[in-house]
Amino acid sequence: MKPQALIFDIDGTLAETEELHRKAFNLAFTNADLKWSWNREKYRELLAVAGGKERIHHFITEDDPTQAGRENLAEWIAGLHKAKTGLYTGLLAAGRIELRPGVERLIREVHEQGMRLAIATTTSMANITALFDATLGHEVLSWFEVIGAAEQATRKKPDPLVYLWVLEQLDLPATECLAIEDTHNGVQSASGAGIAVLVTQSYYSEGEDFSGAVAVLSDLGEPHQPYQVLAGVDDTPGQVDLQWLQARFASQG
Ligand code: XBP
Repeated sequence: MKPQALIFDIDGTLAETEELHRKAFNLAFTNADLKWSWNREKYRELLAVAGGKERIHHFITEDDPTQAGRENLAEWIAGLHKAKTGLYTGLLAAGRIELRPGVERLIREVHEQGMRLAIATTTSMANITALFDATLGHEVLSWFEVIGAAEQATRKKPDPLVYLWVLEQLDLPATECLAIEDTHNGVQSASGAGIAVLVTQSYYSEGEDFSGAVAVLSDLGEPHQPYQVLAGVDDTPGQVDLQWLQARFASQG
């Protein structure tokens, strides 16, 4: 059976956005007169917790428990996170974020060939829109028929909730969809919903456990910049296209 829909994760999969997220968190902390500063090592550790609000909450519990006694803690975190979202979208608009190799090529091919497109992420709709505005544009975002974001994922990845919601909206069984992810949490979330997952490892997910994924690649590859196989398939370096996905998908079914 041919896959009917391709579901993309956002952060780390479409582009290496986590460094901008980290910058935005740190700017929001400074603006709120907090002494917190997340360096790369700390952020790598904190990425185990998906979702910005959940990440801040986890950090308070582990590293600054005196803040946990604040009145209306959840509301305070939500305000801090809202400020971070404003800073993040501003950084995206002002800077030059590049899509990862093969992302634009594959999205365009999938759309042209009539396969359905969807998004399953734990970040917010505002951040998705800002990323597309800074890269592929609004028209390409409209090709994504279903967008599951933080607003739907009340339980964040690795929970399968966001993928289950996307499947329901697409009105497709998991066996007719494929997901592209970059993290352990993403693999757990998609495969927990019964969806076959391809991993393109990202800067922050290097070394994570991707068991359950169909394959782990360095990226989606371009004709002049082939992907490297990291696990799962016995391929020579190349590029992921629709034919590649259909062949892997068939071997899963
Ligand atoms: C990655 C995340 C996100 C971002 C921060 O999500 O965990 O939480 O790091 O985004 P995904 P917010 O891989 O599912 O795209 O601050 O907007 O939560």
